[in-house]
Amino acid sequence: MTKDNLPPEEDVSESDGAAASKTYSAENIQVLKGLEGVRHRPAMYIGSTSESGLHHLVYEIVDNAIDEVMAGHATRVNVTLHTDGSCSVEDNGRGIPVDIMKEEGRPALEVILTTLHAGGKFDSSNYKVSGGLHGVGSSVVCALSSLFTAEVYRNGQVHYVELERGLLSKPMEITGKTKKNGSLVRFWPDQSIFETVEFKSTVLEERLRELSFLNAGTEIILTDEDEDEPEERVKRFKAKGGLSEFIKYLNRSFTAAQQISPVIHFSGEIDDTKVEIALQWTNGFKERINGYANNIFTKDGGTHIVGLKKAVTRVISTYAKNKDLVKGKEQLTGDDVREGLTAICSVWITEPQFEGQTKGALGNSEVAGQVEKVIGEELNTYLNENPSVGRKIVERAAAASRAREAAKRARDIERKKAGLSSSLPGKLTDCSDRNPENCELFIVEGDSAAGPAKGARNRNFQAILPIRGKILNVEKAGIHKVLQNEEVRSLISAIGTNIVPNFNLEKLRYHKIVMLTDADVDGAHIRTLLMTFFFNFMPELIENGHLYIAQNPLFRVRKGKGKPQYVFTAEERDVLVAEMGGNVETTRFKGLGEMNADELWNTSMDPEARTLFQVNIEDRLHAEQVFERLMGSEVQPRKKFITEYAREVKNLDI
Ligand code: 0R9
Repeated sequence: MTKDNLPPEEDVSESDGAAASKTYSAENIQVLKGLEGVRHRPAMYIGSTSESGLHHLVYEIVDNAIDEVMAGHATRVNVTLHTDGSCSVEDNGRGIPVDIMKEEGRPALEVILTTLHAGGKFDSSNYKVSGGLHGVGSSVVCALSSLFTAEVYRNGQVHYVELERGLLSKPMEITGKTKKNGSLVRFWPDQSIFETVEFKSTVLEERLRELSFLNAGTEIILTDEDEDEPEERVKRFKAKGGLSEFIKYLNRSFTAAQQISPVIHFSGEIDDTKVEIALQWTNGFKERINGYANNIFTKDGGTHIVGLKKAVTRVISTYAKNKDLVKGKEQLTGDDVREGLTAICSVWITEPQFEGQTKGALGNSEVAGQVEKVIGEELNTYLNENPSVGRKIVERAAAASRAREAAKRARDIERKKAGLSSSLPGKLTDCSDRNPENCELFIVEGDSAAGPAKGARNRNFQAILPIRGKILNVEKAGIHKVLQNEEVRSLISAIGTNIVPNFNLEKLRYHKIVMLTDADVDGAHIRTLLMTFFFNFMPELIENGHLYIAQNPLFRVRKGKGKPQYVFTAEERDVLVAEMGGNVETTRFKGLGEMNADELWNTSMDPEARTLFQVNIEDRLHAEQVFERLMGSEVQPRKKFITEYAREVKNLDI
């Protein structure tokens, strides 16, 4: 390699000092080759050069600091986002070794920062993170930073080193004395590599919180110097209880009454594999089981999750049988036992293998049996020592089993009834256009609203379906009851798609399903019930952007015989009245039924004038929690939801 074929920013031959004189040594050519690879194909090392890749840099350095905590030599990790766009990570461990390495003739610190995969060679940790994008080491962060500095506090001295784009620009020197021990790394991501170099504390926060749960007792402090709000500026994560606290955090929206069991937490070690598990049952309907291997989230599960599911199913159903808690032929399936279960399984393995397209699943086959064994023994002991908890878990699973059976029966009946979707409900006022892409279905509250809506609509493409009273609370009722409900049946027939598991989007009769309810709390409640129905039984409708909320006005404001204006809140009304001055008449609509057809068309139905919100649930997990919580019996959180929920819909066409 000659000077000429190096990328310009990596040409350090003109600079002074040791780095320059070493540029052409065999050793440094090796370094350059390695780091050039990183700069040419950064995505191979950090996944991407987008925001996610940028934050990956921080995680790489934080992982090193956490290794030192887990080795028992550090207690704290500080992550700081500086106003100059750099990020620093500091730990209070032993300090990265600085002594001269015999083979290389250079301080270990320099070798670690300039050698690709040096980590593997030096790594004192038994639990590697090879494979995938993890554990690529500090040298990768160095290579992708326009400037990288490291300060090591060790042996009473401060050692300082500086690198630019992976190349040493200031060899290690002693810059002062110190009483403390630790390492401080600061880096400025290279603008020529990343699409964005703006770190976001909200993004980092998620991962740092997760790391604090996964590594019990580790204190992680995140400071965002750009943040003016004192409470937002510094965030401290520390979880003495580890995974127990993780489960509590995930289940934080469930009230005490909605928690079926306490958090059950245990760990074990088989061969060289460490297994830690925490579980809790709630009255929610979903199972949420997350796995980690060596601190890495396994989004596609893998062998540890297989072991967990098998063990939980076996232990609970055997316990139920042995204690005579299930009647006659009642059989608890895995789905019954795991309904409402939130679980985290974190394993530590010497040589983890990540599999699948995106390397998101743990592949080590031996781990399934190891996890199964730990849970098998520990959960069984727990249940025998806590029989009241055991009974509640079994009762919950038995209820799930009965609901599943009833749902199956109901579905069979529905199928026999020769297609729910073929016969349209009598109360539907359909439109004439037969192309679903053009068509809109307005769901309105009862016959009083249906009248004006029918008068207002454009009959070519707008259909009206009145729903009487409050439709059934489907979250509470269970599918068999839901399908017996007249209102729900006409809703399903009108939409045409049937429901899960027989949902068929191709049969959708209207591409816009619009909930047009009154602008009061009752209206919001009905909308919430409808949303719950769609979320549970037609989730694809939401995922494909077919569900909308129409905003209809609460007040009419008119000066004398002038043109009326419509507003949506009391605040807006007050502002308008103040602007208009005297002789202003305001009317509050008690419901859509009080509006005349013209008003309804002009404010809520005319595509040119109306405001529609597209229901767009981005975080399904979060939304599920909210729904489950709200569909419980407590009124207060439901009211809170109605306001919060507004934030989860995206303004579409105004
Ligand atoms: C600010 C982020 N922290 C680090 O990157 C960091 C790495 C590191 C470390 C050791 C201690 N603290 C650290 N912080 C360390 C020290 C010793 C042995 N193993 C690890 C020791 O004093 O004997 N190291 C991580 C890798 C290495 N050190 C090395 F061994 F490769 F040098």
